[in-house]
Amino acid sequence: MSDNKPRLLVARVFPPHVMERAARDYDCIVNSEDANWTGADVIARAGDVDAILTSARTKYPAEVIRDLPANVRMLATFSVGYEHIDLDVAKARGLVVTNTPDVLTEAVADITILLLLAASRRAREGFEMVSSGGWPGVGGWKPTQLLGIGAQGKVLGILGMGRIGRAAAARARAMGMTIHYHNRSRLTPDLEQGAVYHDTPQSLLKVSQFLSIHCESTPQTHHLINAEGIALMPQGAVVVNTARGDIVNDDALVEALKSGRIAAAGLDVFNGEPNVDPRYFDLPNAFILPHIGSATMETRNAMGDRALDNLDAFFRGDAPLDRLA
Ligand code: 8YV
Repeated sequence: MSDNKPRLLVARVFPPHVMERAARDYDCIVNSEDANWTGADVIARAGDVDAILTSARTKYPAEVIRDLPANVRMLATFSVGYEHIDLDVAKARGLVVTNTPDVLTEAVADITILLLLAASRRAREGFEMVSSGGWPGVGGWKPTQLLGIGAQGKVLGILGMGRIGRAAAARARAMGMTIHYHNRSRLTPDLEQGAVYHDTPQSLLKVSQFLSIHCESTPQTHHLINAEGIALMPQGAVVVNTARGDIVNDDALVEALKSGRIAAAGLDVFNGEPNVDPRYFDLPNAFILPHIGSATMETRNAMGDRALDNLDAFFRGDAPLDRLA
């Protein structure tokens, strides 16, 4: 270890490739227990570091950023989402912040389709029927068993047509779905690829036989999918969320899943995760996963590389590619 390596607080245990690269190029203090550090835990360990490599599990609201020791000059988050960091306060303090866009687009789009199909084709009920040993008890195969909803020819509404929304749209088009979308601004025709633009989320909800959520978590999108929003959707629609849990109001979605107003939901993200609203556990039409949208070895390595590329650029004196603050 050379004395002139920058000092880096590695706030999670990242995949081996990422840890090895970090250890090669930085003088690392590692959260080797992979504990869920709070902001206070990070502050307590940051007295002697130049930068922090964090995940989205640790929150950096104004008070945490203000209390970070002055020696911390950069915060690189191993995530595309950055709602856990108060960027305005970071800017005011002169703390450089970066994220990891692009590299997880395809992995999250894949999980979107997995959830869309699992929800609409009743994968949870099917899995439970077979794995419980109960299939013979219901008479085995039947013409009317576990009939789901076909995706072909249906409208998929995409809420948030950024990189991931567009990658999900490309997959859904290949399945014969028609794409509609709402985004803060309309895309150019080459990015739209024939998708129908709606200038309000409400207008999109009205036509969405399937809805896939890909927008950021902001005060404007908080609980956007609530009782009023669901009431606008076609009867028996399917809802997929791979973005952030707080965009959905759980009371409204649970009620709609119970009544059949929403036929099924595929959810990878939750309000208050990892503490998931337990009402989803008993709903056979809720297909739920533990936030694994970007969880492939290739993608997590690429996220680590992207975060370390940003750190390297900063310490070389260059502009980091993914600078947010
Ligand atoms: C990550 C994510 O797994 O990148 C994001 O914003 O939501 C996930 O893909 C997680 O946030 C890692 O910090």
